[in-house]
Amino acid sequence: MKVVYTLRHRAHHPERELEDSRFQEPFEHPGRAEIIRAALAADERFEFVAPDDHGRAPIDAVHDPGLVDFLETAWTRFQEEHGPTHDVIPDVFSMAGIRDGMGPARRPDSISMELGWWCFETTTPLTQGTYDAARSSVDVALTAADLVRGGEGMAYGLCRPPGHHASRSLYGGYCFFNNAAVVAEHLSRTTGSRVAVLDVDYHHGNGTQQIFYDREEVFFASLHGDPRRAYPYLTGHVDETGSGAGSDATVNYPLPAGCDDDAYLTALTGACERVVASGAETVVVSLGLDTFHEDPISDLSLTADGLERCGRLVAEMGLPTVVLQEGGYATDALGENARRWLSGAMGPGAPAG
Ligand code: Q9C
Ligand code: ZN
Repeated sequence: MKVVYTLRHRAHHPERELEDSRFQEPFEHPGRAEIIRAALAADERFEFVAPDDHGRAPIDAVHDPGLVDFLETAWTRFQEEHGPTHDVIPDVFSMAGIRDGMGPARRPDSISMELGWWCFETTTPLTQGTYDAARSSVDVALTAADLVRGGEGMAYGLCRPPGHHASRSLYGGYCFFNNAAVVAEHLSRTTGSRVAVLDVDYHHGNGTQQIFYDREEVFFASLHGDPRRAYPYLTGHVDETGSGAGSDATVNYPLPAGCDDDAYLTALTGACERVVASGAETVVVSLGLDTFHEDPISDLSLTADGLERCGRLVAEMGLPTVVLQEGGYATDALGENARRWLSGAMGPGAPAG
């Protein structure tokens, strides 16, 4: 299987994450992608490909161009006014209630307020190279999509930073640009075919769901920790099924804590049936490996064998599939878990690694 990777992801490297009222060592760090790269490089069935530059237009097709402009310069602008700092984190957020009954806020000019205008939470610092890394992550995703369009049955984009929490006009949840949504939109526009995004990250893919919620061309299915207990809390309930032209083009499978391989595979079988029934001609998988039982920020109980079975089940849909890396924070096991999921997808015919 072809793996798209670039070391440009390393330019995004926060010092710490303000999470659960603590400054933590970042869970989302450059070592994650390097561990996956090393595990796949040690298995001769994987072939590494560098990403091509796809420019900014595919990003502007799903995100507010104002968000893209902001991310390009925000870190530098913050340094000029408040620096020097390694990381840049908002300390004021734009909440509708502050202007209750007074009409919407006007867009701010101050960098301090702009941060909280475009970002929805505190665990996603900007660093000097964040924009370059986020752009490279999109290029990785689009290059994987090109490979699948070119005839590969499946390709894997080793995206970092991840993307699925970024909505049309907000970044957060370790995500800046929504790699899966950019790919789905790009495939939908350039081929006119139906696309499905299957999101198996532990956390609900709120950004992807938001971007396609009222659209029928891109079907969205997500399995995730129930938002009644799990981040991002505000989206991912079963009654969220799309709106307008996108009615019934969204499906959510909130899962209980401790959900094991068999229970997860049952839900995934249902999700895959919905993807096939949607008429999708291409599938984009948001592959979070934070469903693993040892993940430090999640509470599902999948084993490495279970992850391999998941990859197999997804491949058995028989559709061209672009697999994009999202979360997964059990760093020691992360490389092997990625290798196992992709091995399952390659099927029993593939020689053992
Ligand atoms: N109190 C991905 O897996 N922090 N993002 C949650 C809960 C953010 C996860 C804090 C978790 C983001 C791509
Ligand atoms: Zn996640």
